[in-house]
Amino acid sequence: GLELLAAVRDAGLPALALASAMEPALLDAAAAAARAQGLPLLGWIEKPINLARLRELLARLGQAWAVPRDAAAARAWTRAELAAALDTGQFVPFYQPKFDLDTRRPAGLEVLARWRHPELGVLAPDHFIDALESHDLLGRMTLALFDQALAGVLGRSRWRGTYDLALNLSVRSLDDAALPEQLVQIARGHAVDPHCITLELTETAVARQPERVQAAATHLRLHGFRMSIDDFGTGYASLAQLCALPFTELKIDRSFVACLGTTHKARPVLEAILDLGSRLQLHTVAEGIETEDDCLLLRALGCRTGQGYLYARPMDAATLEQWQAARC
Ligand code: G
Ligand code: G
Ligand code: MN
Repeated sequence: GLELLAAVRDAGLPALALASAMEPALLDAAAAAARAQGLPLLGWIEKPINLARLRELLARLGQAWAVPRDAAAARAWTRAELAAALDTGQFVPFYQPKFDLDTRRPAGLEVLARWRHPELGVLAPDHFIDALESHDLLGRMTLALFDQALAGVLGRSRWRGTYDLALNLSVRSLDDAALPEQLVQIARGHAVDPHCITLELTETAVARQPERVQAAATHLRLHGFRMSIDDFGTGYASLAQLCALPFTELKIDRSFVACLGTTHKARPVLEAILDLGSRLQLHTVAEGIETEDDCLLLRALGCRTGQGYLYARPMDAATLEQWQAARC
């Protein structure tokens, strides 16, 4: 089996589909294993081959699939390089809208960090977040982004009050006991009510250090900020943690949405998460929506808010401005 996989991979085929008479759950597992081997697998199809299903698979040919991140591409930045980039304002906010699945109107903006590197161009967070964190500079970058986002986007009167703004926070930056207060001060400086601001913490980190999150998250909630568990479903936060931590939102990891059309168990898992969210009175947001089908299905399953390339990609402030103007 593995030799065959290697041969297929080396042949550089653009895409593959698996055809078999095995049971669906087993085919899902086989497909996941093949993808983990780096194969560009469109999905599987049962035998005898069903024409509608084949069309569905072929339609997916044009879609981009998740390419594993190239860890080697991340350069080992020195503290001096990172500090200089901070001093010269090279870290800038990009914005990705969230939208109401019903009305398709914007429901918020997530701030995503980008490094406008003078030689390398615009770098994504996987190139610099870990480095900033290990040099204890992530808190500074977070505050700089927050300040720019409030000044640049919410500062314009026509955005004010219409948008919820979401900011990603690393759990480790909560070690700095001053950070919550600094966030409060920045919001106050821009006369923005913290109720309009959601802070996203990734589930993996929340699950690992619940006590660290508890104090800071409570402090932030008391000041009015809303709190979201990002990438929910991948980090194994226990149900006990969900009860104990003052979160207001579950942001469902995009891997569940990505396999909605292809994996049998994705739908019941999504239904269970949405049900849990509604019972805990947590707002639920589905991320990574790339197709109209997924959008309609999520809405039918009771999800209200979404985010993904189907609606809008992360954009810089100028592009966001044009995007908004084109929609009115
Ligand atoms: O931006 P991209 O679209 O590539 O985001 C990749 C990851 O980086 C996401 O998981 C997001 O949570 C994280 N990320 C983006 N911006 C920030 C940030 O300002 N701070 C932290 N801690 N993580 C961020
Ligand atoms: O972990 P966090 O939710 O903060 O991650 C946001 C990341 O997801 C960013 O890297 C962003 O570019 C990416 N992203 C946003 N929408 C989509 C989408 O529809 N598909 C995929 N594959 N990635 C998306
Ligand atoms: Mn996020």
